[in-house]
Amino acid sequence: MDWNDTIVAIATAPGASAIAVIRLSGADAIPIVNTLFPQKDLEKQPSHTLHVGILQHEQTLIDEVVISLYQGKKSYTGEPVAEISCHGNARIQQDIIQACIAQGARLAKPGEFTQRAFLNGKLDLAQAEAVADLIASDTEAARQTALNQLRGGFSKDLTHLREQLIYFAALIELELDFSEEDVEFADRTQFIKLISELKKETTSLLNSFALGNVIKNGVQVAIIGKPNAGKSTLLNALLNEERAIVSDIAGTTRDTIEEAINIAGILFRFVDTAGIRSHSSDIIEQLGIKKTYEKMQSAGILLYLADAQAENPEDLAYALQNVKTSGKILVVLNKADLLSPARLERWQKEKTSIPYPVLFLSLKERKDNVAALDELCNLLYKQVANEKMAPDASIVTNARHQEALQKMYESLLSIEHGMAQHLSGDLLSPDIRRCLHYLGEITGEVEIDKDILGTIFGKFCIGK
Ligand SMILES: Nc1nc2c(ncn2[C@@H]2O[C@H](COP(=O)(O)OP(=O)(O)O)[C@@H](O)[C@H]2O)c(=O)[nH]1
Ligand SMILES: [Mg+2]
Repeated sequence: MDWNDTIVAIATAPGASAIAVIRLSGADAIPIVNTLFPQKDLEKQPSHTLHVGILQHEQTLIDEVVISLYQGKKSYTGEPVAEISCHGNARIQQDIIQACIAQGARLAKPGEFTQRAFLNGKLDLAQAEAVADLIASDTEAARQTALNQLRGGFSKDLTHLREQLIYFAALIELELDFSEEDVEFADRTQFIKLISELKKETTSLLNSFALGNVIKNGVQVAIIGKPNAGKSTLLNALLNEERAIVSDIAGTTRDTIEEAINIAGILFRFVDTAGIRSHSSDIIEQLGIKKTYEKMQSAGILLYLADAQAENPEDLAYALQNVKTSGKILVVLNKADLLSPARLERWQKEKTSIPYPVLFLSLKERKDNVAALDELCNLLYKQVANEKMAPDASIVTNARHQEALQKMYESLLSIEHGMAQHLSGDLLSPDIRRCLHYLGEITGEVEIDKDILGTIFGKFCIGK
C-alpha cells in the first residue's frame, strides 16, 4: 500500500441526509480540493478554518459546500486533511468523489484514515482499535470502555508495565558487557519483586477479559426446557411485548427466536428455543430441537425453565446432569401460581440438590411479577459481572490483546523460573525481550506484521 498518495472517502452513512462529509487525507488533499474550488486559494488559508463556496469540476457546478482545512500534521491522520461537507444526496457525493479521483486522489480502503493516524503516531494501536469499538458500541458500558481505551487509559497501564521492565532489561544487558568481571547491576531481589508485581497486574488484565468480552459482544442466554414450560412466555415478559407465540400446544416454538435486552449496560441476547423432547413426529420441530442442542452448547448462560407443577425434582436433576454446555446454568421453576402447598414444600426441600441457582417464577400475571423478573435480571447480571464496573478501570475487550497478554504472562513465568535457578543475565535476557515484545504488540510499539494490521483496519468502515 502506498502511504504517500492522497485518499478520499465518504465519511458519513450512505443515503439521503441533511449533510454528508467527504474526507481527503494526504499531501495533496488541499491542492486537490483547491482545483475544484475557484472562489479562493485554499492552499493559502490557515489551518482549522472553514470555507463556504460552490464546488465545480470541468465547468459543471456540483454543490454548495463547506470545506474544513487541516494543514500540516494537525489533523486526525497526522497529515493534511480537507473535509467537504456537502448536501446528503447520493449523486452529489459520487460526483465529488469522482472529481477528487480525477484530480489525483484514490479511494480509501476501510480504516485507512485511522491506519494513517497510527502510522503517523497520532494514536497507538490499542487506541486505533478503540475507534472501531466505539463506533460499534451499542451499550453505555461498551462505549465507556472503548472511550477509556481511546483516551489512552489502557495504553498508559501497559506503558507503565513496559517502562519498569525496560529499566531492568537495560541493567541486565549491561551485565553482558562486563561478563568476565561477574558483576550484577540489576538487584535480583528487586527484580523478583517486579516480576511478581507484573504477573499480578497481567493476571488482573487477563481476568478482565471475560467481562470485557461480554461488554463488547454481549452474552447469549439460551432459554431451555421442555415444551410448554413457559419459555416463550418468559421471553415475552422480559421484552415486555408479545414477540414469541405462546400457546398451550407443546411444540409451538419451532425455530429459535433471538432478542437482545440491555441489563445494566450489558447486552443479553436471549434465544427462545423449541425446547427439548425426545419424541416428536413433526420434522420441523425435530430440526428446532436439534438447534436447541446447538444453542445449549454455545450459549454463555443457560436459563433452564421447568414447569414446577408438571415436572418432578428428580427428573429435573437428571435432565440437568445431562446438559452439555460451557456456559453457566440458572434454573427457573415456572408456574409457581399452580403449585399446591405440598408440591411447593417438596420443591423447597429438594431444590438444594440442584447445584445451580434456583428461582421460583410465575409468568401468568406479568404485572404481579415485576419483582421476580427483576430478581432474575439481577441473577443474570451477576453471572457475568460480579462487581460493579468502575468506569475508568482497564478492561481487556480485544482478543488480540488477550492473546498478547497471555504470551507475556508465559514469558514472565520463564523469567521467574530462570531467576529461581540463578540464571545469568545473558540467559534471562531473551525472555525479558520476549516479554517486552508482546507488551509492545498491543500498543504497536514494536513492528507489527502487515497481515495483522490489515485484519485490524480491514474491520473498520470506509472513511474512518
Ligand atoms: N399458570 C401458568 N401458566 C403459564 C405460566 N407461564 C406460561 N404459562 C402458560 O403455559 C403455556 C405454554 O407457554 P409457552 O411460553 O408457549 O411455553 P414454551 O413451550 O416453553 O415456549 C401457555 O399456555 C402459557 O400461557 C405461568 O407462570 N403460570
Ligand atoms: Mg415456545
